[in-house]
Amino acid sequence: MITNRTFTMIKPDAVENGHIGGILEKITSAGFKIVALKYTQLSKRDAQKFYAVHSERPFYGELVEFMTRGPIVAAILEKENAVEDFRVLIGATNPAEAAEGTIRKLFATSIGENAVHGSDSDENGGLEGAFHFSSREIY
Ligand code: 3AN
Repeated sequence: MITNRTFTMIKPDAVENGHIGGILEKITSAGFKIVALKYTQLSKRDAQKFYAVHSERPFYGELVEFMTRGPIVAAILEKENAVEDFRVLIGATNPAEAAEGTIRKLFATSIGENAVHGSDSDENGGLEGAFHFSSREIY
């Protein structure tokens, strides 16, 4: 398994608010190389599958609704220690608790609409990247 990669999505709120360019700039400035990139919209089935681990949580329905309401940008990012470093770059799940300068502090509005996704482990990063990209789309 490739362990120097992580998977991200720029979520519908950040796309709606015009932050695609700003977020990609933060990502590349932090030393991540974009090895796959796609502008797309999740179907309800895609979102339910992607967030299946949260299916018992009270916010699951809201999360699926939110993630399908408009386009997203999906990307696979490469850097040494990618998963951990990217979690630091995006900041806490709740933007109110996110550190200064983090992507969520800069671009997110609430815990539910928090601008970006970042994989929480190498294993999930691999699975999530494969969910969105075929091997031909990864460079
Ligand atoms: P993270 O995205 O920081 O890994 P997770 O995996 O706990 O956070 O949650 C996945 C997604 O579910 C979050 N990005 C957020 O959009 C949503 N979420 C998490 N907690 C809440 C909550 N308390 N209320 C509404 N949505 C939530």
